[in-house]
Amino acid sequence: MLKKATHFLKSNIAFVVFLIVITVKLHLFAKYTDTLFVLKDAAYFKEAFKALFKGNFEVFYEGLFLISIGSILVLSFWTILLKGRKHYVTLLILDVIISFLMFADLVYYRYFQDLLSVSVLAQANQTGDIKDSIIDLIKTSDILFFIDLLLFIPIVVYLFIKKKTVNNLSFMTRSITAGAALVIGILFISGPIQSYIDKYGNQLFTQNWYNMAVYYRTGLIGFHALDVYNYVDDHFINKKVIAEDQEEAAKKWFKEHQQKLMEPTPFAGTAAGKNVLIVQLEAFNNFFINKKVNGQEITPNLNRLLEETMYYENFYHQTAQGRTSDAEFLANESLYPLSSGSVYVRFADKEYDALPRILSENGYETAAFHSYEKSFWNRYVMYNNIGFNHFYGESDFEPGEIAGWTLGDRPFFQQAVDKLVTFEKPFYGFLVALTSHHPYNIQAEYQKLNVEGYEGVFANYLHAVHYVDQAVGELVERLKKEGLWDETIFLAYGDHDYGVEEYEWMLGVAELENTPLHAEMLLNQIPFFMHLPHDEGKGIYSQAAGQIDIAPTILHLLGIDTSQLYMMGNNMLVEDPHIVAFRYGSFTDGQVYFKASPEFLFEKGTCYDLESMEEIEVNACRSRYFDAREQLLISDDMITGNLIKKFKKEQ
Ligand code: GP9
Ligand code: MN
Repeated sequence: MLKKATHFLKSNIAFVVFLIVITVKLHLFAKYTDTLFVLKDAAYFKEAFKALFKGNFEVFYEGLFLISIGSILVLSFWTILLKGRKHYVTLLILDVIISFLMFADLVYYRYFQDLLSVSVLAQANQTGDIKDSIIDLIKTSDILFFIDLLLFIPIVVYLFIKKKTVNNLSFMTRSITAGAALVIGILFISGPIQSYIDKYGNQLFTQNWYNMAVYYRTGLIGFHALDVYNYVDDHFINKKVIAEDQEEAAKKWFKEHQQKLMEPTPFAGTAAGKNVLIVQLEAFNNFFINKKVNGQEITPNLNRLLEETMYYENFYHQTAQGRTSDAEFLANESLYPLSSGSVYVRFADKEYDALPRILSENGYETAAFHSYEKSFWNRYVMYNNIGFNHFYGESDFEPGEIAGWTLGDRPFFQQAVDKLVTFEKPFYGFLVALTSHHPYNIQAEYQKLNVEGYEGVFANYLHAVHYVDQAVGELVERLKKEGLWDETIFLAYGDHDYGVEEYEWMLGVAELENTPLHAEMLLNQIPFFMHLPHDEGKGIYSQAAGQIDIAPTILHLLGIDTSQLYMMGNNMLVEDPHIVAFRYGSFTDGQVYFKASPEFLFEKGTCYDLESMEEIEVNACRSRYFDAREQLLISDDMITGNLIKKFKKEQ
C-alpha cells in the first residue's frame, strides 16, 4: 500500500512541483499588487487546519489562496493524462507562459493600475505609452518569477535527452487523478465565488466595471479566463450578426436624422472657436435646484447660475448599468448605453463619432479629468480610443481636501483649471466629478446644511450636493477670473439619479405632490446648465432633452458640420419636441411620459399626458414608443456591429 502510494506520488512529482511553484508565484504577484493571498495571523492557519477536517472552507475565502489553487488545477489537470516526456515538457511550457503573463501583467499594473485585458490588447496603440518607461517599471526582484526556470529547464532538457519518463501510471489511474484534480479545482473556485455572489450578487462578473475588482475575487488566472470568455462571447459567440436590412434601416434612419441636425437655429455657429468645458456631476438630480431645506438654499451657487445660463428644467439622464460611464458615453458619443454592462468595458475598441476626436480634429486640445483610478470603467482605454489628448487621473492631482471617496470636487475643479489654462486654445475639458457618490456621507467638516427633519442617506445626500454646489460656484468664479467665462461653452449636468427611493422627502423638497408620475420624473431628471459666451440665450427652457443631445448641440453652437456624423441625439436648440428614450423602454417627449412595464410589454406600460399629468389610454404613446425602441435597437447595432467604421468605409 505504502509502496503504491509512494509510487503514485513520485509519478506525479512534476505536477505537484508545478502546483507549488505557480502558487508561490501567484502569491508573489498578490504581494506586488497589494492583494490578500492568505491571512497573515496565526489563527488563519489554525482555522485553515480545522477547516480541512470539517470541510468548511469559509476561512480560505478571505484571500486568493484557495481560488488560485483551484484555477491552477482547472488550467492544468489535463497534463496528468499525458504520458512520457510530453507530461513534464507541457508543464514546463505552462510554467513559462504563466510566468511571462504574470510578469507582463505586473509591469502593466505598475503603469496603469490595471491588468492586461483583451480589450487593451485589441487596441494596438494603448500599450504604446508604456514603451518609454518600461525599463523603470521592471524591478530586479521580478527575476523571482523566472528563477525556477533556471533549474527546471536544464532538468527537463536532461530528462528529455535521456528519454526519461516520470509518470508511468496506468491510463486508468491517470484518468482518475486528472478527474479528481479537476473536481477539486472546480470546488476550490466555486466556493469563494458562490460565497461572494450570495453576499453581493453576480454583477461583478457579468458587468465588470473594474478589472482589479474582478481580480480581487477571482485571482489572476480566473481574471484572465473570465476576461477572455467575456470578450469571445461579445465578439464571436454572441456576436450580433447584423442583417442587411437592419443595416439599411440604420443607414436610412441616420440619413434623415443627419438632415434634421442641419436645421438652422439663431444659435448656429455663435460660439465658433470657443473652448468647451463640460462638468459632469456625480449622482446629481434636479429636484433640489432652487429649493430650500429649513430655510436654506441647497444649491445657492447653481441657483445663481439660473440667471446667466440656459437652464433646461426637463432634462433627463439616460444611463443604464454602466452608470457614470454610460453618462459619459451618452454625452460624448451621442449613442445609447447598452442594456447590460458598460460600452466602456465591453466595446472600447469600436469606432465612434466622439466629441473629443471631432474637436481635436478641429484644432482643439482635449482632456478628460477624473480624480480616481484611471482604470475604473476602463476609462483610460476608452478615452484613448475616442480621441482625448490627455487624461488626468487620481495620480495626476496634487493632494488636497478629501471629500467623499477621494480628492473633493472643490480642489479637483481648481486643479483641472490649473491645467486647462496652460493649454493651447481652444480646449475641450471634460471634468467627471465624484464627491457626491453614494452613500454620500462626506466628511463631517463639509456637512454645512441644517438638515433637521431628514435622516440617513437622504440627509447625507443634501450635504454632499451642497458641497458640490460650492465647488461649482468656485469653479465659475475662477473661470471668470481667468477671463474664460465668456470664451467658453460651459456645461454642468448630472450623470444619473441618486439611487435612493426616498420618494416622500424628494417630493417634499421639490414641493410636489406625491404621485407615481412625479416620483418617476424627478428621479430621472438631472439639472442641465449651459453657459454661452456673454450669457447668450440665458433663460429657462422647458422642452424635454437628455444627455444624448449634448454633443450634437455643442457641435451646432461651434458651427461644426454634423451632416456626416453618426450621433443619435438631437439639437436641443431646436424647439420642436423630440423623443428622449430611456434604456429600459420608458421615454418622454415633453408632451407624454411613458413608463414601461418591468416585462417590457408595451400594453402593460403606462402613458401619461404631461399637460394634465393624468394617465391616458396607452395607445396614445404607441407610435412614439416604437420610435424610441427603434432608436435603441439601431444604437445597439452601431455599437456591437461596429457599424460606424463600416459605414464610413463605404462612404
Ligand atoms: C468612479 C466613478 C463611479 O470612477 O465613476 O461612479 P458610478 O459609476 O459608481 O456612479
Ligand atoms: Mn456616477
